[in-house]
Amino acid sequence: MTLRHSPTSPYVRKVVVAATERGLADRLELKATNPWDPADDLPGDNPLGKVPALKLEDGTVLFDSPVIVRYLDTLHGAAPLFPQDGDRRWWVERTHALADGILDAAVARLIETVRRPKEFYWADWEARQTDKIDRALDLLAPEVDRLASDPPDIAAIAVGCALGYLDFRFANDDWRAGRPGLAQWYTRFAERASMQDTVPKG
Ligand SMILES: N[C@@H](CCC(=O)N[C@@H](CS)C(=O)NCC(=O)O)C(=O)O
Repeated sequence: MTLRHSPTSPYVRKVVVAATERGLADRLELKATNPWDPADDLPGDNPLGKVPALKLEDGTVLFDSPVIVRYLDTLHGAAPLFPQDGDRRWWVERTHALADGILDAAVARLIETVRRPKEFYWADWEARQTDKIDRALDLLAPEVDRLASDPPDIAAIAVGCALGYLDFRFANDDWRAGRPGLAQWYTRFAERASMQDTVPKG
């Protein structure tokens, strides 16, 4: 399987961490892709022009990251990334969506502040994205004990990648302030080999 990969994409990181945590990393061939380069052939695989995209042996291409991690969950016999039982199932689904939503807001904020021409900067839009991130972290912080899963499920992996992205792109914002439990959980989670091997660079 070939994974359209960018070392700075937190959605790609989530896929690679999930694959690593379930012993599937060796089955992923990483294809370096810059989704922002108009010359990149990524749209041939994903018309939306986004990473990650996963090309299977038969040529089928899967995207986006929630679909890819669900596919990965069919390939191993260990504990599921997506637990299927009871309340846990829906909490994990919701928390995965929450973490991806933090990423969506963080990426939108980055585009507003870094990619958009300065004369078009829209402060209210940036503030709107920042508020989403703050509210999502406030929802998550008192629930931190539910992130404990071994091996980590997709909720823990997605939250870990989202917090890692906030550190990577918005190091001056102190998301840890007032959320000591979440900060402590992340410190331990970030020590996992799957996270250490995928620290974003660039
Ligand atoms: N919902 C998608 C989001 C993927 C995404 O936004 N990827 C970014 C890189 S971090 C991208 O490729 N952006 C290029 C673009 O939006 O044109 C997923 O979960 O895979």
